[in-house]
Amino acid sequence: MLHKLSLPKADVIFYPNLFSQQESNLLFEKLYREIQWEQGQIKLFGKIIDEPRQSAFYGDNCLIYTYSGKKQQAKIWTQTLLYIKEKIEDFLLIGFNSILANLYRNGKDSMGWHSDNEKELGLNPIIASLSFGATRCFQLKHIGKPSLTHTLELTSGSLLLMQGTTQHYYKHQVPKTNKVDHPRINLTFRNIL
Ligand SMILES: O=C(O)CCC(=O)C(=O)O
Repeated sequence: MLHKLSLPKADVIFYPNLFSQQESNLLFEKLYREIQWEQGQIKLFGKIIDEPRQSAFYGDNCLIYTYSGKKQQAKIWTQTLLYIKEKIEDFLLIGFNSILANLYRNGKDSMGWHSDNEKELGLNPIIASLSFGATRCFQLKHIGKPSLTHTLELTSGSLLLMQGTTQHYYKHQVPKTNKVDHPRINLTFRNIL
C-alpha cells in the first residue's frame, strides 16, 4: 500500500509498512546498538548548544557531507545498514551512496524546519526516509505559502520518499511533543554527488 500526498509542486510518497512490526523492532535494537551516535552542536543566538537529537553519517568510501554547518566524513557501513540499504534499493530501484541517521531519544528531541537542499545533493534530490521505533509527526510546509501544510505520522517500519522539486518548494520538520517518551531512529538515504 502507498499514499501519494497531493501537495502542489511536491512529489512525496508514503509507504506505511515497508518492514513488518517484528522486523522493525529487531532492526531498531540493532541500529540503536551499532550506530556510532554523535552529539552535534549548533550556535544559537551566539551560544553553542547541543542539537536536540543525536546523529551519524554513513556512506561509501571517502564521502564528505556538510550538514548542520559541519563537514562530516562518512563512517564505514555496518552490516545492518547494508542490509536495509539493499532492501530499499531493490524496492525503489534507486541506488544510494549514504545515509544520515538520526536518533530522537524521546519527544523532547526534534528537527527544525529545513529543506534538504545542500549543493552536494544535486538539483532534485531523492530522499528515502525510514523510521523505526516511536511514531513521530512529520510536517511539510510550502515555502511561499506557509498556510499550505501537511502532517504525517511516521510509524515504525514506514518509508517516506521525497523527490522531484519537493525540496525547492517545501520545508519539513519533526516537532517536539510531550506525548512520546520512547526513542525513534530515522535513516535518510541520500546520494551525495
Ligand atoms: O526524522 C525525520 O523523519 C526527518 C529527518 C530529516 O529531516 C533530515 O534528516 O533531514
